[in-house]
Amino acid sequence: MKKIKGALISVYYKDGLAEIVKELDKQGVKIYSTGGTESFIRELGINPIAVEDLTGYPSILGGRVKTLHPKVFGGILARRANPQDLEQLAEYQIPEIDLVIVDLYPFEQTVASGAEEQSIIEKIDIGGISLIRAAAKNFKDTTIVASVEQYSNLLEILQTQEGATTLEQRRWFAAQAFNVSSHYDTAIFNYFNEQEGIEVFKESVKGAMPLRYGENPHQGATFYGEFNKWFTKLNGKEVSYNNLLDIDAAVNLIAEFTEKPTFAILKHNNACGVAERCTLIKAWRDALAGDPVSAFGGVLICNREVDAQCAEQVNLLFFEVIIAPAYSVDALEILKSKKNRIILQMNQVPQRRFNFRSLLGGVALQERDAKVGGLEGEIRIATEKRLSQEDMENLIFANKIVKHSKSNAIVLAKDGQLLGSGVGQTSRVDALRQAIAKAQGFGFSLSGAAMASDAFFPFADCVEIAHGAGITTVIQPGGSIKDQDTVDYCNEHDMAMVVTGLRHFKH
Ligand code: 93A
Repeated sequence: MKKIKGALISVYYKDGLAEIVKELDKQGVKIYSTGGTESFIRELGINPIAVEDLTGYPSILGGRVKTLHPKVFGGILARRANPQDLEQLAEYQIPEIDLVIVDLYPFEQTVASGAEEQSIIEKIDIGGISLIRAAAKNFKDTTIVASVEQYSNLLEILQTQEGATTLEQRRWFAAQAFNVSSHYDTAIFNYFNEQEGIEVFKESVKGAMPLRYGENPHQGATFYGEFNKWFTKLNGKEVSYNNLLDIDAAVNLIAEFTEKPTFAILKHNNACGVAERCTLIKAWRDALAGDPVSAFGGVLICNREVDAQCAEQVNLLFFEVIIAPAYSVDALEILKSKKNRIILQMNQVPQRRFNFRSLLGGVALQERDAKVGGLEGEIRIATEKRLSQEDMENLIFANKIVKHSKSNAIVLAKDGQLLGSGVGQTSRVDALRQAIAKAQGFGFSLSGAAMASDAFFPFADCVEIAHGAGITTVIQPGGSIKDQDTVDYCNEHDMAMVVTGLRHFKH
């Protein structure tokens, strides 16, 4: 038990404080307080010591610096069991402060009120948050009450323990205080993040490009953005709303593949063929082989200049849009043979830090999924089987594709080629069944193939089915309470599993 002798009170909202102050006064506690709080206490007929009188400094910079002073923080942070600390308190005439009560500037409420930026910034509490951290850090000697929610706890302790607190109680108060401070800082972080998002949103809606119609001919539509900054259109009809959706999905997907020549074919925003090879023409051939049926009428994208030889092969397919960083003169001539075909040269990857989506009459903002599981974050090989370099490459390749596939998604791949995928399914098992059926339907053997899942497996059923199809390696984020069942099954059936900790939902 430790008797409270000195208390510092600095609260924004004074509600609920009177009873505590009266109790402290009754117990003979010396009270220090800041401007507004001091006046409030004085009105109760109690005489607190103004912080200015303790520090010998007035509150300056319009209140920005009130309590930030060694005479305040020394009294809070001094380790009472440390003779040197106590000597220094005596030397500098610093009083011990063993209770701190703070109610921070109402940052969140000010943001919610729609106030101007400058008023919001002024509501970022500096002194108060420092008092909280200091007192909570020194919980061995100091009690911190950082929220009105704990006033009743404090009052009860003061009344029943004669103004003393136990170590256990002080530690509990410290935990509550760090909850307050972390919540407070998160709110500030979110505010800055959102501000940036709103700026990016304004930037994104620059320029309007009328579209012939929306998803269907009876829906009017316009694209707001800078299409012509990102792309140069070299041929073809007007870009449609649905084309834009596919183009967006295509550029995000291809951005993951930079090292080797890569071709991807997309339908309805999902990849139905992807291959990375030593030459672009080979990448085209193997991307098309992934699902030659779906490829019809698709959107094509690659990451290297298209030459004439490659263009001749590509030209054999009926497709809507092709996107490449460049085309040789001859290649362009070949591809231009169909006048409606949209040929785009991508000047820059059109990506920003935030994504926006219209919903419920508003706009939802989120940070772009800029990570790839297996490449970033904490990768863990959950199973016993050894993974070769090649296995790992297969898994990462598959995971890059699954990241850009609609959830629930399963991608099967091997040797830098997409073999089959199941996308947009309401159950993961269905996604896997679809992926297997597609791969096998186009003549692929899945023996030794890699399986990527955009989210965890709730049960071991997916790895069981995968094993039945010959799949030997798996990559998934993990996080299911039944992860161990899946791991156990893999270990019993000579399968390897990489857990990435990074979910890649795409809804
Ligand atoms: O502007 S501050 O960040 N600078 C300080 O040094 C400081 N010390 C306490 N804000 C500061 N406070 C905050 O003042 C407290 O967190 C509390 O919200 C408020 C109480 O001021 P008053 O007692 O004058 O009403």
